[in-house]
Amino acid sequence: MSRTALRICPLCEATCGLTLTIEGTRVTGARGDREDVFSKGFICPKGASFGAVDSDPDRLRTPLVRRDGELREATWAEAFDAVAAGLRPVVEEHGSDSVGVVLGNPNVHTVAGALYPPVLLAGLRTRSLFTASTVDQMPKHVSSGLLFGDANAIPVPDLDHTSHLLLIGANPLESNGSLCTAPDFPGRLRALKARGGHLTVVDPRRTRTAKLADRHLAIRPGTDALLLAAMVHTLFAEDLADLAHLAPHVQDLDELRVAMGEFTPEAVAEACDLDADVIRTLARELAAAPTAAVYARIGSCTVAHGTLASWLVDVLNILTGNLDRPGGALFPQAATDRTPRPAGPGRGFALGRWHSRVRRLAEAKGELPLSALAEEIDTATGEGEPIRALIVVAANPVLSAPDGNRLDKALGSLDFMVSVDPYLNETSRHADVVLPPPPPSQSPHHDFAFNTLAVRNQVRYTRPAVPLEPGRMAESEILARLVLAATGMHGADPAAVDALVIDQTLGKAVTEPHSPVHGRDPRELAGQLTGESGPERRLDMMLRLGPYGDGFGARPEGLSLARLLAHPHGIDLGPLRPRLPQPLKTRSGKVELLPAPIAADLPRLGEALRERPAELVLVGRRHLRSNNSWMHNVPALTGGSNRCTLHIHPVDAARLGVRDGADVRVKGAGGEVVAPAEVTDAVRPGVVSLPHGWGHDRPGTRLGHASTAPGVNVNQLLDGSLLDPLSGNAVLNGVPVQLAASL
Ligand SMILES: Nc1nc2c(c(=O)[nH]1)N[C@H]1C(S)=C(S)[C@@H](COP(=O)(O)OP(=O)(O)OC[C@H]3O[C@@H](n4cnc5c(=O)[nH]c(N)nc54)[C@H](O)[C@@H]3O)O[C@H]1N2
Ligand SMILES: Nc1nc2c(c(=O)[nH]1)N[C@H]1C(S)=C(S)[C@@H](COP(=O)(O)OP(=O)(O)OC[C@H]3O[C@@H](n4cnc5c(=O)[nH]c(N)nc54)[C@H](O)[C@@H]3O)O[C@H]1N2
Ligand code: SF4
Ligand SMILES: [Mo]
Repeated sequence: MSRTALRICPLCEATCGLTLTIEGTRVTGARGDREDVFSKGFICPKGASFGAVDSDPDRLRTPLVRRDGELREATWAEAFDAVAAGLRPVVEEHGSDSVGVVLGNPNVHTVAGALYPPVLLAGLRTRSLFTASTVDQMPKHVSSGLLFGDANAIPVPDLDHTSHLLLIGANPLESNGSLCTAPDFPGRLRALKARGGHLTVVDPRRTRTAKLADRHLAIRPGTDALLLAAMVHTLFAEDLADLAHLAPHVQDLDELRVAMGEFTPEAVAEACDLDADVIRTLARELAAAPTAAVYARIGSCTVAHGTLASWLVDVLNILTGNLDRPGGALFPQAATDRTPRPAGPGRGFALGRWHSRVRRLAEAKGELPLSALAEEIDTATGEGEPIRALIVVAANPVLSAPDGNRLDKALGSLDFMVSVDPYLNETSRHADVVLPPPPPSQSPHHDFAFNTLAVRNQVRYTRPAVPLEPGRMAESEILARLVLAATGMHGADPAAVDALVIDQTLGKAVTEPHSPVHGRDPRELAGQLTGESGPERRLDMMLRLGPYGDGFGARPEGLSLARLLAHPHGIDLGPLRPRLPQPLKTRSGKVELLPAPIAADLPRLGEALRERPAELVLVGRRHLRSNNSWMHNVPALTGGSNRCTLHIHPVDAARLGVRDGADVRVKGAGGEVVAPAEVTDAVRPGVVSLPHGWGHDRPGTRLGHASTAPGVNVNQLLDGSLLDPLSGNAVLNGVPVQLAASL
């Protein structure tokens, strides 16, 4: 007997609603939920393989605890005893900064990952926080922090209504979109073209997205900030800048004009390898389009001028009057956002409030660069204590961060490490305790993060499709118990963690004059919360306090968990709407167009005009059936064209004597790897491409399928020294490499 259940897909940022077929307790099929208010039936090959991802036999079923050097199966009680015994002495003897926390990408795809890491960090009070953000989108957080005063205020292109999209360093036809949650991104781009809209793609590779475009510009990697600066220059030079409705909310326009002075199209053309007239045309088109949006992702962030490029994207949207208007780029408003406070000056955004110990790298958004994790463990300096213990939640930095070999060694030298991870992989193999979360079918789902980045305001929640199998623990309970074990409260009831958050949140809300619960009794409000678990009660609280909430009765027609559960396919909250000036939290209360840290970084961009480009540089790529480092163990998602090969242009291949299919040795500052060449003119000359997340050949892992075709770790080519200085983001694209045909 089979049944069906709804489950939002956690496998990428598109958040598609799926209808799962379930036989017994096993997911045997997945199709798109046609009634889903947002995804309307869309599904991709990864979502269609939900069952295979969910039931991978290599997923761990019980905790592992290291005894006599070996990881052995253990009970949950033994595992948490070991966590408390491993972490507390380190905190007590060496201080909280000597305990590092590493948070990986899947935390933004789970309910537990949204709700508990903040409590862990607040309780542990460590400054040694590292996340996947500094190998990804930290430049965007920093530019938003500086421009808008809020690192999480990220404008999203109004895909469904724009008439002109300039898409830079993103390949949503394979990635399904990022910092722009849009189920069926490909269909939405086709719809843009069908309604007469225009699409330009800037990418050194002729990607599937580029093939769909009206114009593809194969820019030289790492030079987008120059291109964008020259577009800004053109808008000023040709008097095309028109802030329109934004004028009252923006400051520093004249200062910006002066700061852009040297970045003429002619000045940047050679560095970018683009025609100066084409650059002018891009700027003119953007200004002339009835509505337009500039949108940029990985290829513009994980580069040496990542923050400047991210900033210039929004500057262009502002100067063309496209920020905060339908068809342009808008700030979404999610159902679990905090109650919007009245517009007005805020606290602003500060960078570098503390620094890393070894290289003195600045913190950004409370985080240190993931590129510095290895040295913060393996290097003693005069100042402060090295990291001696590590809490890793849903992260595989041995593959995802620069110089995996060094990090691999550093992890082996820790006094104690705990990983919350379903796999024994390249990183978790070093843990003393591995705490495996249940598979997605046994977990609830709500997109706390991605609804704040979605092209349409909507809200959806799915309960676990299958009950927890015996011996399993919900990830929320795992993380709550981890919080207790790490903060000296080992053994307390994990429900206390949720109760504490609820008390604090409601206690604060009742004091805020703009809150719908101002002046009420927090205990009475807490008593009204519904839900079967701590996380559900917290979701209920956030929904009810939020911008669409019922305000605990103040707005009876508003949202609550009960209301959401009555709409299993979700509730549509309408298209993105203008919100300025409310989201601004700068000290001036305005959009600060030329923030001081940005102005101070511009001379470095000027120097890039005079740098000689490297002969050969490396860029990454994603395959539709991949997901960073952790899906190579699913046979249905590997093989075919999803292989770890080095793409190289025929001209370079001929020059360097590289034959299609033959092994080639790639050398970078951090080491070398050998991968088979795939000669293709889809990459521009002077550029080679390797995907990331491969290199599954280390001993002591349990990745049966992945280890049969391990691939190589592209990040071994990096030594971790190349960073975007403002954000601390690793430079992963546009990295100089050398090739030699391998013997
Ligand atoms: N060269 C290069 N390097 C890159 C990139 C690139 O483009 N080029 N991309 C970067 C980007 S954008 C990112 S986001 C990072 C990702 O870097 P990471 O976050 O370190 O890596 P992931 O491969 O996403 O792996 C996350 C871990 O989470 C585990 N996991 C999966 N599901 C769950 C779950 O439900 N709960 C828990 N607790 N764990 C789970 C997986 O087993 C895996 O160990 O990699 C970055 N690295
Ligand atoms: N199938 C699949 N989907 C995924 C993931 C995955 O691993 N596989 N990972 C998820 C994650 S964590 C993220 S962050 C998103 C990322 O989503 P996207 O940002 O769309 O990521 P990519 O597909 O890597 O596209 C980046 C593009 O930038 C180009 N590029 C490289 N260097 C430069 C440059 O200097 N300038 C310009 N203009 N372009 C450049 C590359 O050629 C590549 O085509 O994808 C998510 N979705
Ligand atoms: S596009 Fe992303 S969210 Fe949608 S089915 Fe595919 S992997 Fe899942
Ligand atoms: Mo990412």
